[in-house]
Amino acid sequence: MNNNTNNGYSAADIQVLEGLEAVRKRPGMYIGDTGPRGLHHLVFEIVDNSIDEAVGGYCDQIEVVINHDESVTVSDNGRGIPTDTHPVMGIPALEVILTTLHSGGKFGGSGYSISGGLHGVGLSVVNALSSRMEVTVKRDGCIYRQEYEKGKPVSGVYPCGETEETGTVIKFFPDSDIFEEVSFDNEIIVQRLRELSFLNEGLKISFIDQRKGRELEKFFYYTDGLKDFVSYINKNKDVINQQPIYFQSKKEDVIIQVAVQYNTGYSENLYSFANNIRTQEGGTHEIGFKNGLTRIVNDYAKRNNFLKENDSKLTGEDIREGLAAIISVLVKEPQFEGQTKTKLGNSFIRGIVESSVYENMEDYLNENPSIARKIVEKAISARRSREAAKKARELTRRKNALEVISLPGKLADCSSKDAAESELFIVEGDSAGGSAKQGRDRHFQAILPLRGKILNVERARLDKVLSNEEIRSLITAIGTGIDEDFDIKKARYHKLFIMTDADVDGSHIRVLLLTFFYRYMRELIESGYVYIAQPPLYGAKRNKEIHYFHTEEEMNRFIKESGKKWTVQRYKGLGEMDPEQLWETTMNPENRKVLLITIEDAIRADEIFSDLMGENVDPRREFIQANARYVTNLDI
Ligand code: 0RA
Repeated sequence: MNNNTNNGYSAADIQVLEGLEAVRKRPGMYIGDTGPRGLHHLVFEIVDNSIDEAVGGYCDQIEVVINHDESVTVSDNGRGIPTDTHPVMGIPALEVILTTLHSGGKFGGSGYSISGGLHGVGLSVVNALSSRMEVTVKRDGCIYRQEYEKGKPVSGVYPCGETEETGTVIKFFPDSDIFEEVSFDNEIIVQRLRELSFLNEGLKISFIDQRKGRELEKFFYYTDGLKDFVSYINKNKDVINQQPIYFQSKKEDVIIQVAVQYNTGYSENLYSFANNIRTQEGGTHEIGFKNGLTRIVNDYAKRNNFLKENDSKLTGEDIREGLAAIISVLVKEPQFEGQTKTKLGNSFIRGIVESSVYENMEDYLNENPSIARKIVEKAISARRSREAAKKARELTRRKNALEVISLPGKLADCSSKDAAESELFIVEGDSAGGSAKQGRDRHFQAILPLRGKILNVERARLDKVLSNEEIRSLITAIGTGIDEDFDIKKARYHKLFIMTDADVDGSHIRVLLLTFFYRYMRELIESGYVYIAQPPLYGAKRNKEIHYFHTEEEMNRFIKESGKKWTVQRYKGLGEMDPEQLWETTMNPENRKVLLITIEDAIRADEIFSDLMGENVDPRREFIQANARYVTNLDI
């Protein structure tokens, strides 16, 4: 800290600087981490402030630009951050907002501002973590500007022109002293902007990436908001109600919006939001929605004789099979709870969402009897298959603590019993499986060969999936159980490598396995246990010397630099490598290259999986060609 008293700092200023110093010292406390997630958080933090203006009805346009130098500019046509002198602090309100922690929410706004959750840490946090920030405000006929470095003002708020417009423009340079790497992923930003535009119908959001080689322009403007959102989720699926069910209500100062569209598939896609924040961990609004829906569908089914007196009730899960739904609430003082602060806690919300869903769905079902019938019949058939699945699941489940499920015969297990060091290679085909068995380090590496294509899990119901031999071997080998029985603590390996050929069949099997993990063992992916093995695609040979490469460019560079003549090989299948080669290039932790599978966002993942697995063939083909984008590169 600077103790010099000649620089005009007051006690209040010093407190402010200490606050921002704390942010720079422990950035993780404010933005989660200083990796890619934290970096993107900066953009979303600023955008959220503009969104608050839009929610309040003061703004209908937001523009996000990644500039060529990895700085980002966010502009809106809201009221503009106030520039007049703050009565208590004696400095411009703009400066207070940009230098005081948690100052954002205290100022006016719509009252439904994004705060307290993942976002809402305030513009000052972004300022503190930026090597430079330039703020331009258009307000009261004037253009004002101020610049900052590492959170400290390096100019006053000065006027620099006249304008009739209003709005705020914030340009910031993430500080490379703070962030591991300052490199934005435009897909992550596009994804969130699309989501925000669905949630705020009528809001125009533009995105521009100006970086060389990554140029991209997107414009989002949905006039039907949440209805467009569920249609988007179902875009490659056969839907039951062509027109999404939509309703909106306001009770006790809570604005509730719901959109529902059923498809003929078997998965549930329910996404809830509170004050435009995705509530990944659910919460009271989601529980209210589920309760309301379960009650009304059961009541409707009884009243209309789809269910007899003595029939058991349809469960929530039965009723949500094939459901795509968005529930969005705006709450004045949201309480965010849970591990990632993405669970809405306000308990009064549950009841008001439940009654709103019950009443509105009741009207809809009564007015649309043919769709109502389809929804009820789908739930009844889901119940039937749930009962069959329960029987099938018994097969993969230990009945009591004494009974041991025997490991599949095809599994060549490792000798270590320490799951933390154990690895399972899931290998395409018996012949590559054989090489892998010979080449492995049997102390910690286990091999499970899979024959042919495993079942296409999206199209099949759980009972069918579980009767598949390959899937059963996989489940027993991994040891965690699946679905509601899943227990990560029982995992027999902490690393699972999918090892397939570098051809279309190989990609397909890889995606089938990922789909299975995503649907039935999601926590494996979330815990970072699932990887894709990366056998080399090229080899350059000269006498006894051989070098392996993953790309043609790498190999060409090597050959050029060596100045020698090499015999070049392209590997199409794992089968072309002998056990030693497979060990050296693909399995040996010292040399191997692997991809860690992450699920940044279930919406995106689900979209990809169902594009791929649904009836529609084209998106499947496209994905197989592009699926490397879904994973992030990691050398371990
Ligand atoms: C404080 C008070 C008011 C608006 C804002 C902040 C504001 C912040 C940001 C950040 C990005 N865009 C923004 N737009 C507005 C309300 C001002 C009033 O009452 O006129």
